[in-house]
Amino acid sequence: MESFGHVIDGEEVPSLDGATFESIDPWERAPWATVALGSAADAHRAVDAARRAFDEGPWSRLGHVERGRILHRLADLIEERGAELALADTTDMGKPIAETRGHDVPRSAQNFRFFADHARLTPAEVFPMPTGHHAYTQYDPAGVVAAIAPWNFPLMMETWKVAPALAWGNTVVLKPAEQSPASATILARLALEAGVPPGVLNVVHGYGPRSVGEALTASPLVDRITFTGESGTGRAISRAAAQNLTPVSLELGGKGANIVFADADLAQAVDWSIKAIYTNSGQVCLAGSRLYVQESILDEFLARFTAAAAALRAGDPKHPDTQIGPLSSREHFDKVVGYLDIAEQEGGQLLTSGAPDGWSVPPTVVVGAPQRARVTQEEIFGPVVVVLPFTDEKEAVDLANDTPYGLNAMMFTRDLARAHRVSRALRVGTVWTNCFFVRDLRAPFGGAKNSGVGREGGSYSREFFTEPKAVVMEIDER
Ligand code: TXE
Repeated sequence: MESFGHVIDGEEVPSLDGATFESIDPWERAPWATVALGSAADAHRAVDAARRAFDEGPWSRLGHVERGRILHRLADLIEERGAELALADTTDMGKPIAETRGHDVPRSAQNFRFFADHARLTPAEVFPMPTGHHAYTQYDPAGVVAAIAPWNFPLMMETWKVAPALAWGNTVVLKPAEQSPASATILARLALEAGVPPGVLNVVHGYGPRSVGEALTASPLVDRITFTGESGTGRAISRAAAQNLTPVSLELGGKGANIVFADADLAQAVDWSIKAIYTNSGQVCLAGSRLYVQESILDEFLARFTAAAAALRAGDPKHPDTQIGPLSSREHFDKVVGYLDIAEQEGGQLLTSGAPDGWSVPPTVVVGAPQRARVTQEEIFGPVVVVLPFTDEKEAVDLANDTPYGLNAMMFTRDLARAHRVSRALRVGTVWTNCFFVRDLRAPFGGAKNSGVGREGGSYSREFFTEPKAVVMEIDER
């Protein structure tokens, strides 16, 4: 069994009361690591350390060049220790190693490189005034950031929050999800090795409600809360944050619409649509979980799509060829299997090759479920796609917009004018045309409606993780 502690004020420490929990490997369905189980007292200890490190410096007062040098060193270490980090996430939550090693770890290093460079290269505005004054914007760090992370992209989502927070001079208390704690402790160890001063990046393990998560969101010493997870949890966090008027950035659930028009390149549309729902066993907020196919091509599309789904290699996520691993936990497996029953009760037919086994669910296609069915409206967060036909562009847009979520949508078409028209009409944070999951870290990332509050990425992260200050100087005495 491996062992992972909290990292507080530069030390890897056990909980104040000595409590621990076991992290479960969902493929083996057995514990693989012992992890410190934090309480509110541990959360407070970490917030105090972060507060002290922020107020006393030097991190918050270092120049962007020096902070950037340290964050680039951290990115180097993430790359050097990529195998260890990838294996930690794969063992914690079952994502295929080809994805953690080939995608999540490089993106995590890239998050640090990008935000270090972005902070260094960003100019501040100057507003020359007709009164003989100049006003300029100074981007002060916001203070102590609480970062609460999900389990579906553990290291990648953690670094997406930690990197801009650190690059802009904040100190951080990171609470990883209890299902995927290991890589956060490794990240904090590497940060110390890279030269991030003690107290600047703290990690506290534990649960959300009535525990570490709640203590962080209710703390008056926290200046920003960034959260990714379920929409209901986002509401609870908003309520807690409102007591102290702490700004929140929330990236919440999704029910992504994927619209395939009859003029699409069918091979391309099938290929991306498969990736959009079955990558990480569908445990992706951006998953294309509602597939709207124009009526005239529905049969051909379905035939190709189901064949491609059946050909995916399921199995041990530590095997380099595996494309579909188990679901992240027993509880989550039960939730997804529950939705398979609901789909059938709602009139849906399941096109699946194989039955649930261990904590794995085979790639599943639901046809015949109506638009208002729970399986069409609710986030299942598993390898389950609901397929529905549409007749024309207007209907496709209306169906796509008809959920409480608004994180993202995709479409496949060769008609450029239509792509722009539909992009404008969709109430979502991201639209992909003829692709999926392609990101530019400068672009806004976040959701409309119940999918989130605020945006992160590039200058959007700067707005959130800084306190922009107007400085007004008289420059021309009259
Ligand atoms: O999410 P939670 P869970 C969706 C997905 C999934 C469902 C439940 O549909 O099936 O959410 O997953 C912490 N105060 N997504 O239960 O509860 C918690 O400890 C402070 C979508 O894992 O939102 C963990 O660190 N913190 C999603 C984090 O919040 C609290 C990613 C996420 O847990 C808290 C994950 C509280 N009151 C799940 N309650 C996405 N958008 O990508 C919990 N936490």
